[in-house]
Amino acid sequence: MVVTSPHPAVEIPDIDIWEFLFERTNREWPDDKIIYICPETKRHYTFRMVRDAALGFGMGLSSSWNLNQGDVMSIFAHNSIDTPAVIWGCHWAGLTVAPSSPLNSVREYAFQLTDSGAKGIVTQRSLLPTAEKAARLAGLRQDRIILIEDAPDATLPYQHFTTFIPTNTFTGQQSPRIKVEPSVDLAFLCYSSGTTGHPKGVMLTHTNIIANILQNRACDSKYLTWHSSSISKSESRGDKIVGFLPFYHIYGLTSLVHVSLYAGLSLIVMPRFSLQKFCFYVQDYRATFANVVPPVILLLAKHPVVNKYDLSSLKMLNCGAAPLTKDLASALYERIRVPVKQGYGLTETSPTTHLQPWDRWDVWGSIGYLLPNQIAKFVDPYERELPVGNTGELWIKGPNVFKGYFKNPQATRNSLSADGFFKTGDIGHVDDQGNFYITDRIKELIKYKGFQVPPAELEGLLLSHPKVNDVAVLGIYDEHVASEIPRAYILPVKGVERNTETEKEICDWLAERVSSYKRLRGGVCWVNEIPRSPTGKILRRHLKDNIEKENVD
Ligand code: 4UW
Repeated sequence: MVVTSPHPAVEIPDIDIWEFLFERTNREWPDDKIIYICPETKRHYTFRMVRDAALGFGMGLSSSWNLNQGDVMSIFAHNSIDTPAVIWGCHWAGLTVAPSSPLNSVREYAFQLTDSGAKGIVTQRSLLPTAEKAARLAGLRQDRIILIEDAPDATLPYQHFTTFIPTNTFTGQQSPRIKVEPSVDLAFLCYSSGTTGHPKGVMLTHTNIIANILQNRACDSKYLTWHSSSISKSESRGDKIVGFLPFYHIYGLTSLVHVSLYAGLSLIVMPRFSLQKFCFYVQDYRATFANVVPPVILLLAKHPVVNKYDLSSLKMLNCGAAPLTKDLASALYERIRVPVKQGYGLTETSPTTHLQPWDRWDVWGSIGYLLPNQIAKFVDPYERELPVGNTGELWIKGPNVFKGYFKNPQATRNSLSADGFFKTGDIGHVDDQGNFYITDRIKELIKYKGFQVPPAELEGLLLSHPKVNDVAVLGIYDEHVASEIPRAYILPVKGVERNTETEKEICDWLAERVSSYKRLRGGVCWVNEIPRSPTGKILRRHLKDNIEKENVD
């Protein structure tokens, strides 16, 4: 049976992201409301500064590069307060933005550049060694690299994004914005492995993102506001969020970058996570909210350094991207008296499909209610709809569901049903109060601290190692980090010693080729056989069950 959202439907306007964010008539806060703050350099962007920088960059880019509507611009950067202006400048110019992890290896990044057909790269100085090599591999000219942050540096052969901004942006004639069709044209191409195989470009339209901003706000707008909130413990005006989730991942891209500007919230932008800095910024800025992942809850619940800081300004945490256990959530509450509610979503759903309402955070283990304008159902392994309450695969339909995988009609067909439901690859159920639960995953994906680790990608690489005959990579839950960690089950080539030396050799070899979060933190287990179906597909469930059985025996 189909489950509907308990939230009233929201109206999703048929406009593009630029118009939605910058030309709205019902914006309540002033132009000089501070939105993005860099706590390290103390630089900030007000709403007006973001709009002006984006407009200037978009105009400059349009007039100096020969680009067409729909061309792809890659952003390869650690979180920066310059990124939002770059993103929306690209949108102004009618471009699609492909955000990429700064942790990518040259091989991984070159793949994304080639696959997306990117026409340019926006990056940071520290990432130039990777960006330059990947650009060369992808056949992208070096003069197509643009730098953000630092200051423009004439000794470098690259333009700085501010040098694109015409000096007469606001006094001279403004060229017309490149118009797009909101429900058809792509705002973002985000890479995700989906339910199986290698990373694929997830095509997200302007409407997808706008829908998800409004869906998120339907749950949060009463509690997170541009002025002081009714239940705020903070003295200062307006809610402040400490944001460390990567902007290249859809959770950070929508929930931090877009929602902050849309809702007039101030976002303290951390380039990367550090527990001590996170606690310090919460205390220093009297932050009221943060989006986190389960390993961060573990640190906040257990790490001694937390005692040194006053985190009492926090009203709530929102946790997702991987399962959060009840024990962990309650341990956190016992220690710092800050509630944590869960959210759930996927790159393919822009991303948030579920959030726990603020007054239902104590429904432990639930991912909350279905957000508005969506319907959901659970299906059995034969894709037959199940009665409400039964456990099965979660399918979702709504305006936030992606258009498909870029240049991959087969993967698109496999992930969307004929009547438009997206097959999440997650197992769960809904109770009679409308609380959803995710209890298992049938897709191949491993989540390390919320980062995607596609087993097929690691297996493909490992199979090219001369000592590996066959291999399967599985995610093993490690309670010390409150996360799955990738472990390789390897059938070695005949005659190869099954010892720690070979294990280290293989782990190090892989580590040189992949992002740091994809390393085999769970090590190697030697096996005599990798169970495969007659078509050659790894029987992961079978392997997992055998391992669990061995552990019990
Ligand atoms: N419990 C169990 C969860 C959960 C989960 C995700 O990398 P992707 O494609 O996307 C994400 C998005 C996370 C997210 C988005 C919006 C939001 O509000 C929020 O709340 C905190 C989280 O991670 O991976 C998607 C896969 O990640 C797993 C699940 O397997 C899903 O298919 N996942 N959230 N709360 N598992």
